[in-house]
Amino acid sequence: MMPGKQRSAACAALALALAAGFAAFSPEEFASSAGASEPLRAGQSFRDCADGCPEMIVVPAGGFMMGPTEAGDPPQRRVTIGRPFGVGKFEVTFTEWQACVAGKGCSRTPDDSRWGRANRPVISVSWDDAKEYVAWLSRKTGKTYRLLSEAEWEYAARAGSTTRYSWGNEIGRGNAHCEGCGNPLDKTRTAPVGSFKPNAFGLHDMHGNVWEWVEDCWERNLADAPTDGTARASGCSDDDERVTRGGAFLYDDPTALQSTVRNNWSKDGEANGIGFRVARTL
Ligand SMILES: [Ca+2]
Repeated sequence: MMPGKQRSAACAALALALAAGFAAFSPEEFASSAGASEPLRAGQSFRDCADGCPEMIVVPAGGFMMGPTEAGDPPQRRVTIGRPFGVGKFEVTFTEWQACVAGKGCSRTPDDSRWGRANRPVISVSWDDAKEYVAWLSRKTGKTYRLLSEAEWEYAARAGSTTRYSWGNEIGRGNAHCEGCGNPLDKTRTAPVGSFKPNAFGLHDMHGNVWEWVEDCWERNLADAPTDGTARASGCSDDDERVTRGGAFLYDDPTALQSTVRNNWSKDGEANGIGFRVARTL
């Protein structure tokens, strides 16, 4: 689905990140805990089924400083992710969602706001809906699919960067999909996934297009959040509020798309600016 040119760019960028010695990026092979016969390498793409499973990218283990670089509240804190994990190369699409509906794993066909379905990101799905999807995908494949933790999401969005966006501190032009992002696409709606180049890990649309649900419950203060990459799934002041990340198409102010920006939404709520992507435990 990704043209060879973009794939090469992603590989080159990942190689640069590795050469820069960021954190503990390790190109060493590792075997899937599920017993895959072929070891997976960081940056490798895989798909666990041919009929509707999302394309996944192996993201390497490593550490990073989570939170805004500028002095602020909460202050940055170090997070270490001990194992590689799979991350959806794209936001989950309507086509992929429909496979879940057809497979009787997802109970709802969400509204598309008349923007089109196919390879646009599925929208108007609640956190509860997203959890139905990952449960179905896990049953279908026999693998552990889940939402990303908030820390994993930021790690994946940064892809080795320490800047506000994975490509630098300015939004620039044509890097992402949002009203203030300087691209020629229709900003009144979502864009087909993968319309912009991937980050250094090979992931598309981490910034913009749609907000992405993550596993964690919402807590304004991150001081007590896990530092091992796991999610804070309960024990928040309000467990019914969940975190979304990455901003969305509708923002005139692109600062909403920064790697560190957090938002919260009721877990049974939905909006046409919110979708999600999946993670897979390796
Ligand atoms: Ca996104």
